[in-house]
Amino acid sequence: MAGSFELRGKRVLVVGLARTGVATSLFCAARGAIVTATDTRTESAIGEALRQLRAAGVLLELGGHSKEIFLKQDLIVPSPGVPADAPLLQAARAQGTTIWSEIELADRFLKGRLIGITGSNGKTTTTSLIEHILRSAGVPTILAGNIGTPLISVVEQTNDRTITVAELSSFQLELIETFRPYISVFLNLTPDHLDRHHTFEGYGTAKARIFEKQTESDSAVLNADDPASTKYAPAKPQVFWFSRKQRVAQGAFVRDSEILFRSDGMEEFVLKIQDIPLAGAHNVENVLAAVAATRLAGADAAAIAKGVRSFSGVEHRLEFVAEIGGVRYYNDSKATNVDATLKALDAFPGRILVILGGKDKGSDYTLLQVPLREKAILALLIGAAADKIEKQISGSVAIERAGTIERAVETASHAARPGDVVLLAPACASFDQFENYEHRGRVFKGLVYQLGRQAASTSSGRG
Ligand code: UMA
Repeated sequence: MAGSFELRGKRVLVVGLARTGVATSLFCAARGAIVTATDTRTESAIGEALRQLRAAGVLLELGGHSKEIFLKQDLIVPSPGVPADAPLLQAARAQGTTIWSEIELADRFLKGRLIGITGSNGKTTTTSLIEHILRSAGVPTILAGNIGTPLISVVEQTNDRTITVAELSSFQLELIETFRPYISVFLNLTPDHLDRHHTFEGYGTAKARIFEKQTESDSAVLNADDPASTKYAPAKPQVFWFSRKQRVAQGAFVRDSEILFRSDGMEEFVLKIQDIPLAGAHNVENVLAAVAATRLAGADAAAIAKGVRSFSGVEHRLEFVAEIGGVRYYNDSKATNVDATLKALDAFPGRILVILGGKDKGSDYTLLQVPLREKAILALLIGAAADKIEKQISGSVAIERAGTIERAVETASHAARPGDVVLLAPACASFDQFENYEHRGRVFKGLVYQLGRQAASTSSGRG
């Protein structure tokens, strides 16, 4: 972890007042900083948190941001949702103001050690799995980061023995300076967030900053099967690989349906592929990454196998919701990009009715054509990206312009036959119709549960 930082007496501006901004403002105010917090949203939209902020002495600028406030700070901490190249941040940067993401500030105060996990897909599952394995092996752990709990909000819970397991996004990593995990994991790299990073290169470079301050005593775990991310393999930390397809020099790999870990020329059996309780080849990759990271963190093979076998998965990631009339419903609301949707489609043998759409992130949906043709029987389009998706997947599968998730679930329930799968895997962000992907997933599950209740009452009525 990085060196500390004296907040007392510093003028700190926190930009954005959702989870990250509120936690950061309170953290800085508690340590004697002169904190101003600003948000484009108005007082009524932000609500309850403002009382707490005012009580802590945080100065507020709501309903917009003004340049004069940005230009008189020692430190600015933008929330992940605020573009790093926003003009007001550029102006402050030009006059030499320090601009850090919240993870950079948090890392200066965290005690113990930090495992950081990034990548385009599988971050949340792998982060949760690493934390679960270590915790079940008796290690004091904390789960935080992009997974929904700002890193800065767990600082007080850490001590010298804690291993903090943090999911890290490109938005958080692009504004670090000394941030340093002792084990870093870079799962894979596929196009995402191009609206923010502009180019695939810019996106990859932001993620690869996870390795930047690691030293020879640290470890980096990378995916040997994913050339887009292996090109960022770092020079300083010891590199460990994971692979589904080949034996690796150091790290975790699959041979004859078994997962092995190899280090210093010694190979050890960890667990059988059939013992992984999660569906899909991509989850084998997530498990391999978790095996490597937890082995490096000191867990033994038996403890890792036990942890993997007892892992129940993560909400909104290929989450089984219900089976109604022989039709299985899955919630993969976290599939917010095309690659995640490809992986979700890949996890089922066929006859999928897939709900696609939401807020476009500059994605190329033509990549969905082949799997849709091979695996899907109906694509139900919702949200703002529907026009673009329809144009780009046209001809590959029957399309229904559902508009809303309510219509999509209803239409799918009428169109599906026993044995079919109804899958929410939208390939888009959720912000056009929902607060976030969790909200979208919960709405979907609520609609499915409602269908289940209707089906139950119809059948009991008949009986
Ligand atoms: N805002 C401004 N000015 C701007 C832009 C935004 O004031 O110019 C304000 C908005 O009005 C809003 C706030 O900033 O009030 C939003 O901040 P935020 O989007 O950063 O929201 P948080 O609740 O702090 O959530 C962030 C992460 N959000 C994003 O990266 C977009 C959460 O990741 C993360 O869980 C949380 O911090 C805790 O670390 C979500 C996400 O979608 C899950 N992440 C992306 C992904 O996984 O693909 C990267």
